[in-house]
Amino acid sequence: MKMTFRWYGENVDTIPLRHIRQIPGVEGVVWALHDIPAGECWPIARIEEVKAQAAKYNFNTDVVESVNVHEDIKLGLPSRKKYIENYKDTLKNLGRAGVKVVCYNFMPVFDWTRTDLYKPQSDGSTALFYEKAKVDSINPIEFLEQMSKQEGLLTMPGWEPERLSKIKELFKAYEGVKEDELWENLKYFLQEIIPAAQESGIKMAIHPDDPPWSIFGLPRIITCRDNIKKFLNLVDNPSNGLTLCSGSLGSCIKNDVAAMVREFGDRIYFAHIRNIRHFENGDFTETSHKTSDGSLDITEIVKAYHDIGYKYYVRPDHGRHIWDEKPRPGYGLYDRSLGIMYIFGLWDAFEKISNVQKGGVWSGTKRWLS
Ligand code: CS2
Ligand code: MN
Repeated sequence: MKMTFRWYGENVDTIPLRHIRQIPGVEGVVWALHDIPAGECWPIARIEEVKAQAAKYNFNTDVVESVNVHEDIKLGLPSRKKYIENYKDTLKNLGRAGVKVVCYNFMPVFDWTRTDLYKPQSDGSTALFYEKAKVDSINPIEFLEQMSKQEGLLTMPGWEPERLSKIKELFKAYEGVKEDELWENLKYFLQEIIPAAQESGIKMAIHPDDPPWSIFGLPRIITCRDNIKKFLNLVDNPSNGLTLCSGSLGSCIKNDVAAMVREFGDRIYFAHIRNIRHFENGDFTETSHKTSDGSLDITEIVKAYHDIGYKYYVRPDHGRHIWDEKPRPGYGLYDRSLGIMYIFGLWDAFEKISNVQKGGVWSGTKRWLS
């Protein structure tokens, strides 16, 4: 696996590249041009700029998260044609700059949804939290008004002000759009962009819906094993792949993330690893990555990646806010770094065990390193 770390860009992220450089084992930053609205083409000069900034610290820029999909594409409106052409041009430019994986999602209107960005935890930290009854009972406009009062919301990816200002119109446009239609629109989009991605040497990696069920009456389709299988068959091409996000899929108690890693491993190009804890009433909270802190068996998930010989990109996903850090919600330096070390700890142990099983020795050889 290749370890990466999400970074929002120079003077935008609270974390400088020189700090990320000090996290052991990180090979690349996961980046995006967050200021470019969905539907517009990313200029090559801007792409090269980020690449040069990262290269100064010896980071690759192989993974982009996300090139967002314009709502007209998800809605299947005639105007989708021009937005799809722009998307293809963006892929061409990214391919020219050596980008290997592009993450995106196909969630109508909202990206990831939580009710609390800084929910106090028993250890004194804060974390992202989802209160099911609240989302089930509130209307989306009211929800948004409440959320925008929470500091940091508008800095969250997927919650860009330009998107949210159109919220009422968007809800109107989605009235009557059911899952079948969203599948059709996704298929149309894939048929258009997957050949372009392939030509540019890019693997597209869809991010699952978060949470993986319908909210506010909007359809959501990248939610479970059967739908992921259906998705991969819509366009059965190696460039049509997955970002397997353990926390997003894992927030539905029926999903077995490790089993999905084993089943879909050869089409997973980007792994998001994080833990969450379920409550009986359907609420969930984000936790540290450690298996015993949450409901997901992160040990088993990392083992599944190790067992399949996973070679692609990994990143720790959201973390708690700890040690008085004031980061973007979910994207602090400290807890995500702990997450990386946990993942590496598990990975190295599985590596050692499998080497011994193949006849290697337990004790490490001492070497002089230059
Ligand atoms: C989130 C998302 O879980 C996550 O990784 O931070 O915002 C994610 O970046 C998008 O859904 C991917 O398009
Ligand atoms: Mn994720």
